[in-house]
Amino acid sequence: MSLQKLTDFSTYKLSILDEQGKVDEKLLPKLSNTQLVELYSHLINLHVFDEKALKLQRQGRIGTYGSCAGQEACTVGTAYAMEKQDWTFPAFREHGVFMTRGVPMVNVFQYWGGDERGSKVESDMNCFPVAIPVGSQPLHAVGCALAMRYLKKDAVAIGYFGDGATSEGDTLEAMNFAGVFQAPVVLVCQNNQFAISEPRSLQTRAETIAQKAIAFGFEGIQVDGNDVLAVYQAMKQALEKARAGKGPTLLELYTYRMGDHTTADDSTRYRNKEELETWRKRDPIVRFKTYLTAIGVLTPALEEKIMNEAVSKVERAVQAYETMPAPSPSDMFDYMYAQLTPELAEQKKNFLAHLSRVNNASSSKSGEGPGFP
Ligand SMILES: Cc1ncc(C[n+]2csc(CCOP(=O)(O)OP(=O)(O)O)c2C)c(N)n1
Repeated sequence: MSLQKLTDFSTYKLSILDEQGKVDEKLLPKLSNTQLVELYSHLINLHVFDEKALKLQRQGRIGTYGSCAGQEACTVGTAYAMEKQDWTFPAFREHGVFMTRGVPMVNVFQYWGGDERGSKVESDMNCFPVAIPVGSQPLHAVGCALAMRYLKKDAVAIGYFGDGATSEGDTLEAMNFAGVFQAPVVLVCQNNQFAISEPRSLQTRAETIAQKAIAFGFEGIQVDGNDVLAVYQAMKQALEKARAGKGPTLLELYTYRMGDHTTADDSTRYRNKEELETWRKRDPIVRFKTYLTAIGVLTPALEEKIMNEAVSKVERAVQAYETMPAPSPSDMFDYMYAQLTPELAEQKKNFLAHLSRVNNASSSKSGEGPGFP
């Protein structure tokens, strides 16, 4: 009889850039000054986009919107590490993944404006559309990763989800599949401490989300999600590992949702100001800016130029979104599946027949031409 320790179940946390903007030189990723500036510009673009989207929602110019304030480094840092051929499966807070990968900003506004055409991107962009069902993205990513290996493609699939999604069976099944089949996948959990009003402490008793990967036989690592350099570096290594056939990684990006869950939420009802203020001091953009300024890469003039460019980029995208010809109501059926399921085909037929009845009735009543209800 004996009691033996079977294996070492330790998990690690990676952070490179601290809250004062100081770095651990040994851990720094290899990025040129041009790349550092590019990374910073992506963060600023996203930040300006996010602020504008919140205002547009309040003015009734887009629909319900989920802000990514405070989490900018998570999406920009991971997307910046990818190769063009990699596939992304975003949830609903990954605006930064789309834009950093080159999806036009106007598409992102369109999506949040309820225009399905926004989900259609160039076919070589390998970006799946927003998927609202919590925990669905890891399954899609693992399936895609296995398909890529079967097709002998040099592509990694990346699935995004939140801390809330780790309580979903789908996420755990996806992790099991990823481990068993050593899928070339990176599972990116943005642990922003909340699933709507549910705090992380009620989501799981586990000390970290990263450690959940151990149960499925692969590596999980916690990363300071407000440190864009750590996020980039962890993602780069996870992608290289997957590409080399060495299996999946779970990245837990430890961050904080600075805004409400969406514009339909009021987070003052379930969290306190002190917590918010603590996290405000950890702002990922301010931290990176302090570092770039200290090493002489960012000057006030360059900073102003980046900000002005971001503002005009966002304004141009809003203008393009708002001056676009109206979508067809049947678009809601046409931007998800290449081929409609029989149920959806039937719904579409009934919907179009209904529209035509309504339009005929209104045009014979008013004497005006057809219009949509
Ligand atoms: C399967 C499913 N259940 C419930 C919802 C409603 N819902 C939308 S977002 C959300 C919370 C998600 O929290 P988390 O996964 O932590 O992501 P976060 O919103 O924090 O980015 C819930 C419950 C949904 N969209 N899908």
